[in-house]
Amino acid sequence: MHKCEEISNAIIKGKVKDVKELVNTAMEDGIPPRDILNNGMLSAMDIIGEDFAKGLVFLPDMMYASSAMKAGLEIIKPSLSQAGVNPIGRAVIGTVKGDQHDIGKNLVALMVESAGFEIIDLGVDVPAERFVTALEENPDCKIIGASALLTTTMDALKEAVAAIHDAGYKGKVKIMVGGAPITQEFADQIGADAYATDAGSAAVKAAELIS
Ligand code: B12
Repeated sequence: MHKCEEISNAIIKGKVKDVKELVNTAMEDGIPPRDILNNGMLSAMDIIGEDFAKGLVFLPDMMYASSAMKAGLEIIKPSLSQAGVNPIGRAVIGTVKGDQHDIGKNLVALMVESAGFEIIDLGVDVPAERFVTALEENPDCKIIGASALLTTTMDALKEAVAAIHDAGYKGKVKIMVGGAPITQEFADQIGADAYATDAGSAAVKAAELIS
């Protein structure tokens, strides 16, 4: 069995220790960290997500899988990130109110950091007003990234964008949105400045937004 497939299977089963060992060996074997991420880790999240939707696995299974995924990510993180010493700007990022999903948001933070930004991570379940206070606390912030993974929290994303605009930051700070249920159309509809499908393109977009 290919190493990435083994990693994927271990994540699906929520086997933290096995994932750590397999990821370390894969790195030693010279498998590029991006392949480990895309072919081992992210595919595992897709599979467990589909199984959950079909009722084949339950919430605790998704929780174990996400812990295993996070353990593996910690190992490849330093190789994915090439954060510079002189940031090109500051970016605030968070997952919107009512939403606990942070794996994708963390990956976006990592990649945007690699693109040269200093990241202020507000975590998960972030109320709209908290995005605004973060901007007040960081007047030099150039970008806000907001993540929503549930169809039920898409409204919270809309509220966050509206709150930032209402507080007078429209045009002054670029708002980038993303997450599995988000589309370019939805991003346009709620007045966000940018949308990206994945962490890599989010980093490219972030750099473009301030150029
Ligand atoms: C892991 C997981 C969980 C974990 C989260 C742990 C954690 N710390 O994140 C736990 C177990 C807690 C969980 C809980 C729930 N989950 Co869940 N979960 C998942 C799962 C399997 C993987 C998510 C993930 O991490 N994917 C991997 C990352 C890397 O991908 P990503 O998040 O999409 O991020 C990428 C892009 O979207 C984008 N992106 C993300 N954020 C941003 C932000 C910006 C600014 C930009 C530009 C881009 C961007 O870039 C990222 C990197 O490339 C998904 C299934 C799936 N395939 O997505 C279900 C899924 C999202 N969950 C789902 C559900 C229903 C739930 C629960 C409601 C279940 C329940 N009955 O309680 C709860 C909700 C809890 C809450 N209030 O948030 C559904 C959502 C259905 C829907 N359409 O609304 C899914 C799709 C599963 C399914 N098929 O049914 N979940």
